[in-house]
Amino acid sequence: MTFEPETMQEKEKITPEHVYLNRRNFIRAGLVAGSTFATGLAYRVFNPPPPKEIATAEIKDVKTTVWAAEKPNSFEEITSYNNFYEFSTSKTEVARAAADFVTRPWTIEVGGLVDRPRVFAIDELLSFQQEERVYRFRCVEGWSMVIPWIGFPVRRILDEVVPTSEAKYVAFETFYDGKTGMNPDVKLPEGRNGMQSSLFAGIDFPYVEGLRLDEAMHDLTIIATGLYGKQLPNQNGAPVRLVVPWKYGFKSIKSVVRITLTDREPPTTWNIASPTEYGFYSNVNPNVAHPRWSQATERRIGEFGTRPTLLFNGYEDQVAHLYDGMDLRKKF
Ligand SMILES: Nc1nc2c(c(=O)[nH]1)N[C@H]1C(S)=C(S)[C@@H](COP(=O)(O)O)O[C@H]1N2
Ligand SMILES: [Mo]
Repeated sequence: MTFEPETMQEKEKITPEHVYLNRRNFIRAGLVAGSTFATGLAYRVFNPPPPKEIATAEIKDVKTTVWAAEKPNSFEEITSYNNFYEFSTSKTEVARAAADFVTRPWTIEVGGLVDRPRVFAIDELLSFQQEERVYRFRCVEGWSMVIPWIGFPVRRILDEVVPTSEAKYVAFETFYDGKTGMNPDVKLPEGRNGMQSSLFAGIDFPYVEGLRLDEAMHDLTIIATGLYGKQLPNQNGAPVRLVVPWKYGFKSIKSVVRITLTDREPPTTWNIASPTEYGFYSNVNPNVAHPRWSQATERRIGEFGTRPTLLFNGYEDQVAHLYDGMDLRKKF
């Protein structure tokens, strides 16, 4: 299994049928289809109110920072078109395949080159001051969205464990268990047993990713705990995932259980799978083509046609200094 460019993928338009795949919206979808009063409801389902309104309804004292001028994608779009190979390699199947993924209890173990290694329980991470960050999100395949994440800077965790002076990189690892989901006591129903094998997905599990320490410490780099003011749906990487908005989407590793500070560049899943196509840095860059397709434009989910891809996904002013003096074609 490899990534395919958008143009080669079967065009999967986000239509009302896709709401069907999201079990929680099944009844609402039925109402929309069946009701003569549907117009207003359909409008709200597919064009939810601005993120701030929703966020304040469910998460108190959340500060919103909008890092994208464009309209956010709808909750349905964000939660029904996903890449999460542990569950399915079909973007429209992930939500259904991940529906029974058990994400409690959950811990993140943080160690390696740190003074104070420790384990964070999910409740502690959720008790950190949460913020809303509206970011562009660009997949290497050529599609993009605008997503109102909820979360906190990764720096918040790193400050707590205190990296040593040798620490130069941060490695992240996704939970993986092809049989049981998180809790070994929970027996999942046949055919709904969560994660699939590496052999089936075509990439190694557990999924691993990495950043340079200064990239991880950057304020735009967050651990997301939710989106649209609600805790993360399984298909988006529940209960906690990385979001690095200036890098291709595959760097934003989902369902993180381990963070390790290291002195050398850590292995990363897509680089292992295809080193000539996916580098360690993977900064969004319209001027560096993928060996099999151009990265100059992208298709925003929900729009027709394409828009130009922006250098560093539009976050050049914030992050370009991290790569001063670096050849972005060699360090792709
Ligand atoms: N563990 C894990 N993390 C992952 C992936 C994956 O398959 N497994 N896919 C990546 C890719 S290619 C993308 S584009 C984003 C998709 O995130 P989304 O489904 O929330 O939009 O997750 C990234 N993180
Ligand atoms: Mo992606």
